[in-house]
Amino acid sequence: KQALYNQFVEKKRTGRKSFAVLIDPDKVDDQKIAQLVRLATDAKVDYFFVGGSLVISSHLDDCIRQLKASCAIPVVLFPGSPSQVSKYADALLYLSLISGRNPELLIGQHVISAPFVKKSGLEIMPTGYMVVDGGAPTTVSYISNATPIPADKNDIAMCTAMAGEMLGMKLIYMDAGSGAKRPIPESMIEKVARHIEVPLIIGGGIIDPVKAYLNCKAGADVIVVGNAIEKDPTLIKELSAAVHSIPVQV
Ligand code: 1GP
Repeated sequence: KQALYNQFVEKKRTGRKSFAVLIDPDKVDDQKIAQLVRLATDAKVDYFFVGGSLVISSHLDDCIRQLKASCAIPVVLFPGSPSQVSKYADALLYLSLISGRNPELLIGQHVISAPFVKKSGLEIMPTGYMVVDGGAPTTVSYISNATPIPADKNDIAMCTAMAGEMLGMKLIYMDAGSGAKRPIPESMIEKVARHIEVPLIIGGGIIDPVKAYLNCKAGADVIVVGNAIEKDPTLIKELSAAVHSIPVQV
């Protein structure tokens, strides 16, 4: 069961960029979800990512069921903890925090939740998760108890991503953290993209369509935006258009 991952790979092969809207289930009610679905469908958003570092409610299942019932956009779990697994989603980013040296987030929590995750029947996408310094501590940098990669250390980012890929990670996700003051610089994205073959997901602090476009130009395959859309959902249209404006290779 690798349907969604194969789609990621096929899109990368043809240079088709994707736009993902990140939803924190704790921050949306039914009405808000309905609005996001409307805007995202109109804007041809490629994926919903659902999760967050601090999801505390049991609203996760309901949120995903509503998304699945009201549109055809695939739902990918982006879990901040092993409790954020829902069988109603299409796939799970199985994150290992390879930029950090906290064994719990590299492998410990995976061991504890392995039978539960397997039983979910979800498509599992092993993901090398790299947190990059976003200019000020973000929730993920604090909660992970791990030092983010300094934003000007492109070589560290490159070597980390290469190691992740060689260890078998099928995706690399570089994240400046939700609401980051400074999103990941294009030079770092470019350096990492040139040295890996698996799809590259970029998120954290992206608020402007031009930055989303430049990230894609630099080699990002998937752009994720959460915070900016929470504040102004109508941004979905411009952000999605910017990501999709990159010409496809034939
Ligand atoms: C955070 O990459 C995501 O984990 C998205 O970040 O909320 O800043 O868009 P924002």
